[in-house]
Amino acid sequence: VGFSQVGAESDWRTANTESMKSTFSEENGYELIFDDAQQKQENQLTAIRNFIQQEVDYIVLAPVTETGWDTVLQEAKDAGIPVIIVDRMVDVSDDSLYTTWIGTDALCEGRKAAEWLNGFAEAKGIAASDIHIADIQGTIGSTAQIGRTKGLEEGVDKYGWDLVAQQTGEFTQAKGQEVMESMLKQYDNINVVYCENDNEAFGAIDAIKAAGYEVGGEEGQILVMSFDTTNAGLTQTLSGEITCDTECNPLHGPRVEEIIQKLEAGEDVDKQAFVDEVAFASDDTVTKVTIDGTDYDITPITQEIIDGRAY
Ligand code: GYE
Repeated sequence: VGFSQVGAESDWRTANTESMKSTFSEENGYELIFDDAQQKQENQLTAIRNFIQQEVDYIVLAPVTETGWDTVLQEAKDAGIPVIIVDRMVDVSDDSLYTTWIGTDALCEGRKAAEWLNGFAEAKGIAASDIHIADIQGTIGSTAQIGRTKGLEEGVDKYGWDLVAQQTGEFTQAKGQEVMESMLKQYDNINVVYCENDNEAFGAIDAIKAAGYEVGGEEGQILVMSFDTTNAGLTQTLSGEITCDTECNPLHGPRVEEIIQKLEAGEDVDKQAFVDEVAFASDDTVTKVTIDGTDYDITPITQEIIDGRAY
């Protein structure tokens, strides 16, 4: 199995890589060729071509952005190697270029977060026009960014919040901090920071504190929202520094193994499958959101919950 990983830029990615490596171990009878692309698509293209040359049985691709995959996936198809896409999606003209996709519903995540914000504001009696949001986006063009940004923008349209600034933090802590610093210099009214992953939130929180503001959901504080629910992210949620953290589950190793076992047995696999995901908040102000008629729980975080989680 050849696995092309986007990069090790976030805690989420570390958990994702660990899950793949522990599943596709020698003890389990696999040979895993792992490549870390350091967030560069050209490195992923090279890795896939190497996997083809090494005649792997399966290629697993966690694509950095959605576009630009047609040629290399055609090469894999011509070589007769099934490609399993994980986590983020690819946007290709012909979906026979990959075998199956399993990953996260980033738009649903974004919508949950936006509905939580609306519920929170209503419960606290904050007018929509008093909500001034900075959106620290993920890697532009990645499924996770596209869905999470869209979920927020829908909320902005629907509820009339003020979207003050929007800029990518590349899903990293360092960039999240840098972007937050410059936004706080430019605008003095930001009171909600919508970070598109936990590592950006860690950086943003540092920048907010360094600028002399307080982080949290109380009046006069800057409220930080995030995605991923990594162990460190939920720990910051428990401490109240992140007010709402929406899950993006990274444990794809066993799911990919199940797909490979089915393919080996000649069984059909679904073309696309979303992973079930939950959401947590630092308190119980909002414990449920509804999207398109479906209810989703927002669970107040506890240490017991954090201790019981696998990542
Ligand atoms: O949220 C982030 C990572 O693609 C869903 O990528 C993933 C995202 C995840 O670097 O932390």
